Amino acid sequence: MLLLRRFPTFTLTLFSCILLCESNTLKARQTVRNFPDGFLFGTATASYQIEGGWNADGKSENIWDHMTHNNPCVTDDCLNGDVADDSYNLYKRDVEMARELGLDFYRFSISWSRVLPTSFPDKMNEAGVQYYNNLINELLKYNIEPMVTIYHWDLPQKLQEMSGWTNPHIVDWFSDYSRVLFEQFGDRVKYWITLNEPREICYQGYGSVTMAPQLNIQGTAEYMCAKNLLVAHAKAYHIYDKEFRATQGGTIGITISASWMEPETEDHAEAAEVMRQFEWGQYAHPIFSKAGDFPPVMKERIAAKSAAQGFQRSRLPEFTAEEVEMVRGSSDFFGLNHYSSVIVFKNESSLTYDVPSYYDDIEANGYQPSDWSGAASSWLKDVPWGFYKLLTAIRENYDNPVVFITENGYSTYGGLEDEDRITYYRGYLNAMLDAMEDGSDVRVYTAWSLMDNFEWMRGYTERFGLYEVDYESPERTRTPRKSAFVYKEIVRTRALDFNYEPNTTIMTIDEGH
Ligand code: GBH
Repeated sequence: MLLLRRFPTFTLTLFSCILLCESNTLKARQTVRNFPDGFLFGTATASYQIEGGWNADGKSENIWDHMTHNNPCVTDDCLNGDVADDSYNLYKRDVEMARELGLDFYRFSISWSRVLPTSFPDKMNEAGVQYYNNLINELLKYNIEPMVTIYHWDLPQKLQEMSGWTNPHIVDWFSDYSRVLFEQFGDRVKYWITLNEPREICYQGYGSVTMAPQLNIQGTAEYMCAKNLLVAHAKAYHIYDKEFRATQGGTIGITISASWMEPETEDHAEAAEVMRQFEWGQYAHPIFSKAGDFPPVMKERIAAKSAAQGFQRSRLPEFTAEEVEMVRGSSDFFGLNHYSSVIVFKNESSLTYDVPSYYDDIEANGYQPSDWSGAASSWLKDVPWGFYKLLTAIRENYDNPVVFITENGYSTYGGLEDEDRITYYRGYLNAMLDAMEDGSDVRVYTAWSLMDNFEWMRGYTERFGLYEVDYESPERTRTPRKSAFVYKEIVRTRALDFNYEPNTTIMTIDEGH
């Protein structure tokens, strides 16, 4: 039994009828599982993905406005976030949906260029501040806690023209902006997330072309970004900690995206671990490990390769000793966005990579077997056991930090009958409960997303919403999917019931919300 517990859920299910069919101690077979007291449920969105109002009331241009306006078919459907879900006007409906679901909190992000159109604190845009005040007050009116992401990818364009996250001055730019938010909203906001997904910001935006600003400067820009971003995060954290925490009493941390990397065979175990250290250890190790700093394997690898490639110094910038100290421990919780897993194999052949590049530094590749069932998004397969393994690794690597699941979810091409999404949510929540029974300190779960929205390079082709959004209607009508009813029941009962069949005819608001 002890040994079996270490196996992922799917293995358990396979073995269960051979070994333990009658046993009701087997976690994976329980049909109703309870969440612990105090566990919090929410949903998430992000400013550029839902707000629209791209130039409303004094907002200035950000990198997603800029990229999509200058290169309209950069997205799959040639659409952009100019209007999106029009939440800039329809936020009351968004809060109503949060009430329908009975959420404890709602995670949303703030648009930097809406609040500070010059990028700097010299001019505050009153209308922008008013928008977020309205949203926050509307949530609090119904006892829904706002959870605010300070930065979810929509950098002011002017800062990008000054090199964005590769310019070390962004440490000041970002922490000045963060201070403005603490001052304006911190009396009511008790949950802060500094940055959403450093890996997507740095690797996809600077090392690749899959996110704005599409710099595609491989093997260098993504590492400069990573260093500056971590220091910027830490500076904002310490400003909150020293100047605001005592009076405002909130909690603040960072959100890191992590897939689970499973080795193809035992021979590839080391390659999988190297890839984990690059893909999310890069951001987690400096903050959550005892030693701090970038993972040793990254430092060694990149330094050795850089020397061999003729660089004067490592392509991975160094932290000063003070910076290591400043970054270490600078998060009250481990914010985790998790969606899926990959199988990893070692690949040392430099012929298959650009040199230098991030994946040449890693010397491994990942893939998803064709028999893994999946979502509309090509990269999103339904692999609940990977979530269990990831949570276990985080518990073991970083001394069991408090974990907030700040995103988890599933995409379709639309439609209200979303059985696959329901299966995904149940499987992942079940795997999360397995890890919690083993000791993982998960306190918060956030479904991505409250509603369909602008899915970055995929435009509106992939849908993550518990609510469907009708983009043909000027009202951007939002309609609950079957998964919304299932999630509502999980939140209401504080339990996961695999057999629950919702009555999807009418969505109501329960007492207290
Ligand atoms: C999150 O990112 C974002 O925070 C959110 O804004 C977004 O809407 C949501 O997920 C759904 O995508 O190299 O093609 O295999 C998720 C991060 C994005 C990480 C896809 C893995 C694989 C891209 N993930 N990525 S690919």
